[in-house]
Amino acid sequence: MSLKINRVTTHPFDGQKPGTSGLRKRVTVFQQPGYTENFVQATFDAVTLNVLRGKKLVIGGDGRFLVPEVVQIIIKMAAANEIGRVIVGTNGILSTPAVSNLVRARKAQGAIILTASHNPGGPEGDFGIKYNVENGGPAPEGVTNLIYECSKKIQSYSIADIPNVDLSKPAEHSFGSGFAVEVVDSVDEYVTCMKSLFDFAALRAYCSDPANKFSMLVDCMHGVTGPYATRIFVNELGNASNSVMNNIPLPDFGGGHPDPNLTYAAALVEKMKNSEHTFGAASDGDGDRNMILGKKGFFVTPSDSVAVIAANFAHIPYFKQSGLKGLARSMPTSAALDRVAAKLNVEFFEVPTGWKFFGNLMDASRLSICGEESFGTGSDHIREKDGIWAMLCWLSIMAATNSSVEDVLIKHWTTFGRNYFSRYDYEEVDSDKANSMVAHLQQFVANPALLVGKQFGRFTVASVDDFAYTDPVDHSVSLHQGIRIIFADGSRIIYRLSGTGSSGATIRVYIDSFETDSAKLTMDAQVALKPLIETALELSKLTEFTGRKEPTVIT
Ligand code: VG1
Ligand code: CO
Repeated sequence: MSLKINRVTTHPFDGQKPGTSGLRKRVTVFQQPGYTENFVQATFDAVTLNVLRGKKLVIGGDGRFLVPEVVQIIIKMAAANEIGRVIVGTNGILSTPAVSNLVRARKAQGAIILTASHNPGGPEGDFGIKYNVENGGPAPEGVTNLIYECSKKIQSYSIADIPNVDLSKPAEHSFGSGFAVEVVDSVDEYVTCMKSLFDFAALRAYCSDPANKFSMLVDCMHGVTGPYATRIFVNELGNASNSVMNNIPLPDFGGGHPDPNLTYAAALVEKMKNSEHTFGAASDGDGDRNMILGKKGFFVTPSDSVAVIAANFAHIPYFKQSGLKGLARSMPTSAALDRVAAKLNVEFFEVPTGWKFFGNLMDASRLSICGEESFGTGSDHIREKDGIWAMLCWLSIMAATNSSVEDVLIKHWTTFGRNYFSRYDYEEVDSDKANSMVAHLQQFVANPALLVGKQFGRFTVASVDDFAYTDPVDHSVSLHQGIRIIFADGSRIIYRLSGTGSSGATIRVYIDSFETDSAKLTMDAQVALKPLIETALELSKLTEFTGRKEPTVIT
């Protein structure tokens, strides 16, 4: 029996260009008739014929508003576009790392992830659609550019006339002769993966031994991580049931901003300050980001976190067995990881912002552990960053060395020196104003002599450029990835515009400064970086161009 397929006439919508991580817009934009269908069809047009026909596609969302409706639309469009099998999480829910893992575990040819990650949800919030390829990672720019081209030419989309599928429990549903929907438990396969990487018995023993005085608190921020964190940290590792907070995924994330940083996860920080918990962590809406805290809210920057995990790789069974192939970070991430790579004598890569740039290196067996300053940490076990994985790494290091978070970090700084790092975000700036500021900075790129050799306090400008990256594996080139002012001592100021915002422009200013003086290793980062931050604002004339005196978020 063949399915009844409807071909619906449509017209292109402007602006369906995927950004740093998929297409992100306001929910109301996706609710326009045909908008979502167009983008899904453009995605299938870009990849179906040679890749997905008759094959497997994973679909999962972070539980935000609109996910249930869009999952049903994609299932019907997948059927119409001759995809053989859709694998979908219960109620359409899968964390981003769980999707990446399912693609690999089930040898699927692609995935569609419904998330706007750390952006707020609910009817007034954001929605997003992202396509991942068969290695389980975000589609590379070649594919996302093709999706955009298809979205500009689209004239119709195809959708099968089948009823909504019951996603409330794991089951197999067949339609016609060649299409099936397999509903799988959202958490099971991911737990199996984590058990293959970490020593759960040792972690359970560490967490439950009263002599360690260990207690943890994980803030799931009402994002997708709740069921994963509960299963792993409570059920598997035996921590108290109140070790996880805000662990029920909500369509609007409880009205919050599910971004694990000191500003938006302030509730966790407060609870840590007022309790004796020895380990704190938070993750974002779709579960790929993480924040790590020690006792009394002691903050670990993501740039330090990835460096610590890399330096301690031998305490993590997966790396102990497979060895460390290489390390990588996104360009704005602090250079703490560079020093670990040098010491361990492994290959090191600096890539543009966005997880998609790590995939080729992992596929080529040249990269094991990588991270971004934006609270993303991960490894080649999958092809997305992975919040819970990062927490399990820290637990493994604490258990193996019997040390607190603070001790681990201070030992790291003492060994390697410390990179002070901070990022200033100016959200929803008028796009024209942001662009004028970038144009102003581009003058220095075009004519570095304007700055090179100039002295700003103790910093002397060594070079100015606009970061460009040539992928060492497929040799594709990505231009304009951020303006860098690099100083003689390796300190850096970086400016870039966000590619994940849904309205206006977000300016990001990144400051990275290296310190080896053992007397200055435990300063407050804002105090340590003050002169460089002032230089960054002065050189960019940020306040003059944008009218903004203060950043929206400091991390
Ligand atoms: C931001 C971060 C980047 C991260 C991306 C997706 O991008 O800076 O490091 O990979 O978000 O993260 P941008 O272009 O806004 O700076 V997530 O958790 O949204 O998948
Ligand atoms: Co995310």
